[in-house]
Amino acid sequence: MRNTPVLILAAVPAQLWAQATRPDIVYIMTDDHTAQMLSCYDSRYVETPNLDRIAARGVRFTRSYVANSLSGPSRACMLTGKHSHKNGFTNNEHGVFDGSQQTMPKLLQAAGYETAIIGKWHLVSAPTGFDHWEILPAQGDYYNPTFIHQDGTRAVDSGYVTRIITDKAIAYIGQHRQQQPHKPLALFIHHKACHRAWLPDLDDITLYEDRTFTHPSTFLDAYAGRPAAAATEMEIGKDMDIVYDTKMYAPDLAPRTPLTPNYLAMIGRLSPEQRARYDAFYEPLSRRFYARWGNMRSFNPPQAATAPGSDEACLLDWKYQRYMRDYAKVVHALDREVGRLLDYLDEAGMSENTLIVYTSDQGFYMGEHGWFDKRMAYEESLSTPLIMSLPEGYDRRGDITEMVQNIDYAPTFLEMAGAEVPADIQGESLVPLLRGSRANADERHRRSHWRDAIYYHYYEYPAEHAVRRHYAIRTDRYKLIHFYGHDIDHWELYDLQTDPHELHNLYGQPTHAALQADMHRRLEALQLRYDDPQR
Ligand code: SGN
Ligand code: CA
Repeated sequence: MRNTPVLILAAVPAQLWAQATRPDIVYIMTDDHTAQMLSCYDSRYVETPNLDRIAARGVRFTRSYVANSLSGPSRACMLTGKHSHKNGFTNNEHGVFDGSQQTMPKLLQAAGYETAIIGKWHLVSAPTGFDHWEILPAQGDYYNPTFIHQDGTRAVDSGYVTRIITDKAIAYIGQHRQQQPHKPLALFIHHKACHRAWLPDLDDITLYEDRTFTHPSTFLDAYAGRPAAAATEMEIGKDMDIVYDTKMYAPDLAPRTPLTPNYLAMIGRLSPEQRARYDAFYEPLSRRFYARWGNMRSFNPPQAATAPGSDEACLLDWKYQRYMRDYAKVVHALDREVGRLLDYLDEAGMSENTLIVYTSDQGFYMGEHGWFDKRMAYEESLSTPLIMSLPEGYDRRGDITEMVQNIDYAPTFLEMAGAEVPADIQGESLVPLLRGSRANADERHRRSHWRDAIYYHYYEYPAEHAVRRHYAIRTDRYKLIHFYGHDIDHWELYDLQTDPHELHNLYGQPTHAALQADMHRRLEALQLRYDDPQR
């Protein structure tokens, strides 16, 4: 309540009222945390009671998408409110974020907010627009991670990265409340979890081991009619590294795979005591694995070649189970740590007037189409979880079904802060969707004229996982995708209502010619509207 001046609220216009109350903003973004592994979205695989609290007391977006399903680009879209071709950071491999451009944190600062970011940054250049920052170098590490501090120094913190980031966030909020109790805060907490290679907190290492996960229905997808999907390198069978990803390592037994040095570097960060706890779990598992599977010619069976009941099929399932269990452990720590942060905000009396956002930099495949990783414009990786606990004045609750995108966060935070939203921001403020019965005429109008399509563009090729460049439009029911580049020129069209798993490419079918032409028109209109030169 500290920001609420004595005003007769009913008599104050909404814009002024927003300025007067100035909510704090706590934005929690994880890495690769997909909705399938968040129980408020999907109860098949894991339990996330703390994360679910955010949705239970606020809202859950059921159609939430990214503009470019990759870390750095997604972060750049979030910070600028603009698509990749406008913010300039199109891909992780060659991108350097131009920190001199307009960003939402800078605009929040100008509006009187204290801004801070703690955790994964992944934009190469040093953060700008933040009063305080402490970031992981590049992808960062799970164990005893190094942080880069604002003065340029680097220091290692002992322990597990998800706990450390939470500790730092809580300490920072506490310090801010002491030093600048009247200044609203916008804190960006960017977790490393649950990025590859899904290394668990040592306290959680034995969790989920008794769980057998059911394969998703598209697990053995053969990619008929989808050459770009067939050409990717993100199959659990074919492309997951037995040492690096599934952690089957014992010095005398394991083969030296391409990613073994990277694995040894990751676990080489553990102290001798930590390493003993790690090895106590993974070493016996590895010994059992090589005793059972050591005579296989390859630990990378392509899913297309696995006959039911064959050794290859069993090994493929074994890899899937390891993947799911390790990922679930990492999510468990995230859930616990976010719960700790929520408790802190409750105890500090901050929950009432804080916008708490929980999202991820993109979705992820948990065996759908046989995959891990993301990048593709198909639903699992185009989507990202988005749940919010809302500050005073925003009385919408439950599910929000309008299509929203990560370019919308910047204008949302700015409008909530009572700041002007610059005309060149391409996202839409979500404020009208969050107002509920408090919406004024303008907000009701914006809500009823909400966008009817979102635009997507992925650029990182040639690169790891071999996902071709593509752009796409998704409407309420249909999706049109164009994979393009020197080695591909291929269109896909889906009816998400009759084919939610995107298995039947309708492009070029005479029966869908009218739909195809209409989707082309809508795609071109969207590319013009967003001024994307690649069309
Ligand atoms: C790393 C991973 C990839 C992942 C990219 C991008 N390989 O390169 O599997 O797709 O990050 O992820 S690893 O061998 O280093 O684990 S992103 O979320 O940061 O964009
Ligand atoms: Ca990511």
